[in-house]
Amino acid sequence: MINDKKVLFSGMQATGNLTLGNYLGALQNWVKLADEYECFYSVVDMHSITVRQDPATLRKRARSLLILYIAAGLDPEKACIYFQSHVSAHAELAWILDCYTYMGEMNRMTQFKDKSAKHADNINVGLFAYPVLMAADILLYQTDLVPVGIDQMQHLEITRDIANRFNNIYGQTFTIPEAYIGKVGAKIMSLQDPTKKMSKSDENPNASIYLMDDPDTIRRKFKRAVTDSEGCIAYRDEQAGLKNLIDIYAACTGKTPDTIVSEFSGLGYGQLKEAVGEAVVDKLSPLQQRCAELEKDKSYIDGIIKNNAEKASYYAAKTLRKVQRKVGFPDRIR
Ligand code: ATP
Ligand code: LTN
Repeated sequence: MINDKKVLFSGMQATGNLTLGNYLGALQNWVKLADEYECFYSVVDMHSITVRQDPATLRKRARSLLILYIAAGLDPEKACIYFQSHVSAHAELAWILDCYTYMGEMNRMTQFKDKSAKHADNINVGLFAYPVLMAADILLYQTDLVPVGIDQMQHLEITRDIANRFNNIYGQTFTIPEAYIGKVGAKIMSLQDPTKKMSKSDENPNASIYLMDDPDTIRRKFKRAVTDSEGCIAYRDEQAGLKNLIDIYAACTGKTPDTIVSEFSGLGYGQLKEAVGEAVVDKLSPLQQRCAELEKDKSYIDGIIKNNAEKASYYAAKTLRKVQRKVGFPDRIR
């Protein structure tokens, strides 16, 4: 607990262009939970270098992602929005936890298998140990709740296993975190193949709505979205493309799928696509505008970056010192 509130931690990587899936599936939930919890939202740039990055691009994207967190509605004076690489305790705890994690456990991680297939020329130790760094992120802040998409559940499980193992050997050290999967927008699907999730690494740009797409591009992509030949508006698994459009509309407007189906009953797919396009434009335009304004306010953003790195370091150091003492590192002389 911090300030009598439970602690929430989550993070995103600054790799690739963020999609509507990242926004509706993750960021929007973060904003909803922000008042109830003491929140740490990290731009996990140390995770990003498990895949080769262009330094200038990574630096720029990491800053834009931090700005996006703020533009999406997170108050950086309340929620601790910071760069993972500015808090060295993440790397230090990750090293210690590496020594309490087994090769066999890591070998089972599906994201590692997927990513090593995709980057066969660079299967590095960091990519293998990625989930341990993620465990360190979470455990450093004595986190209670971790909002993530379904794809991160396996990493959450291993985090809990590592924490329990450590607590069993050394006594109560870490809070055991729970995952939080949102109901709305938990899995936004590709606009071109509604059986696949919308992903920032999709090669077809028409499959994803990028958060920085302009209004005409957004309208055009929805117009071209793959549906079916049934011709009637319904919310069911058999009409996956339509279901996805309704889910997106629901997540953007707060309406329920049932209300949306009756609103459009008797109308054509074209009209629904148009309405979804407009709802997404209405959602993203103000977001884009706020990002552009914040990008210009260099001293304000720099202040946030500095203060929050200090705040995160303060809480992280408390846990790290405790862990260092438990494993037997000599006390510091002051
Ligand atoms: P990639 O597809 O390139 O692996 P990604 O788009 O899945 O990347 P991540 O950085 O792995 O992006 O995910 C950031 C957050 O967004 C995670 O919590 C993830 O669960 C969520 N997320 C990603 N894609 C979707 C989607 N299509 N629908 C809902 N949530 C999503
Ligand atoms: N692996 C996550 C990003 C991530 C994260 C975290 C999420 C890194 N550390 C800690 C929650 C908590 C991803 O790829 N989405």
